[in-house]
Amino acid sequence: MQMNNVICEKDGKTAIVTINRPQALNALNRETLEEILSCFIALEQDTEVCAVIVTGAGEKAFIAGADIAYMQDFDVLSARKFGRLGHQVLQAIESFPCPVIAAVNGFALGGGCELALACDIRLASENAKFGQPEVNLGVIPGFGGTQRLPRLVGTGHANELLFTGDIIDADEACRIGLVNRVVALDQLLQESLKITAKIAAKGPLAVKLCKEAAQAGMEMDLARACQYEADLFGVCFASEDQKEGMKAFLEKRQAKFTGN
Ligand code: DAK
Repeated sequence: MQMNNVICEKDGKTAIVTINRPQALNALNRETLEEILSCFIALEQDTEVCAVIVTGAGEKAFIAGADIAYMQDFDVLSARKFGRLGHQVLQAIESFPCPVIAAVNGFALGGGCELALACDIRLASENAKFGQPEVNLGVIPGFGGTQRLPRLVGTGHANELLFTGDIIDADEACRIGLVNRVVALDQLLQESLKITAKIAAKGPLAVKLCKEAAQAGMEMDLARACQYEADLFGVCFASEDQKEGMKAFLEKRQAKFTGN
């Protein structure tokens, strides 16, 4: 597929998805959202991929939000359609079978912050900035920010960001648990790749089931979630990787996982 605003490439078993509209600080218009969605649909068919990194082109922005110029003349129906497309994209990222890491290399505002929230792990460069400034524009976050932000950082920190539209720096984002850690901008991709290399060395099915259990369990009460975990734990025993992983441990050697 010919893409104008997204670059999708591979580094070993890691796919790197780069939002590439630096002239608009990688803001999300309809075409960009559709391209991200196509990317994730295609990557899901690629059995070699063990993890995905999402980042922004250039040194200034991860994603500066939904494209304000594109949205300004929306009527009710086009706003709803755009909102639904955004949710579809973030859902595709959140439910992607393998871990997805946001390598936040600058502004992650509005829809950009929301896209990072849909990822499994967030690393930030020292110049990264986060916020949900929609209230400055007279709207509310439209891609799940009012829902995923409180779930991640707690209601107090989330409410402050949502109600004030304040923009916070990477250290503050790390302090409130919005990002896992902060690294130098020129190290961001390498640090993200170090994480994906660790993930790629593990049993692929086990990693996928961990993501599924952790994510689905968040929507259940603890007792049901633990039952669900037990079911998925059982599923592991249908795999060759479980046999190889445990055999390798007992033979004091490195496991050779095949993903089967
Ligand atoms: N949309 C479109 N263009 C943007 C943009 C954005 N979000 N952010 C930046 N740009 C463009 C600027 O217009 C400028 O374009 P030119 O003038 O050069 O043509 C270029 O990128 C460079 O930006 P600046 O010149 O402004 O750069 P500065 O360093 O001075 O400032 C900034 C950087 C990030 C602080 C500033 O650009 C800024 O405040 N940008 C807007 C940030 C923002 O408010 N983001 C949230 C957007 S609202 C919904 C679905 C979703 C949403 C809402 C509803 N529905 C359910 C339908 C989501 C909403 C949002 O994400």
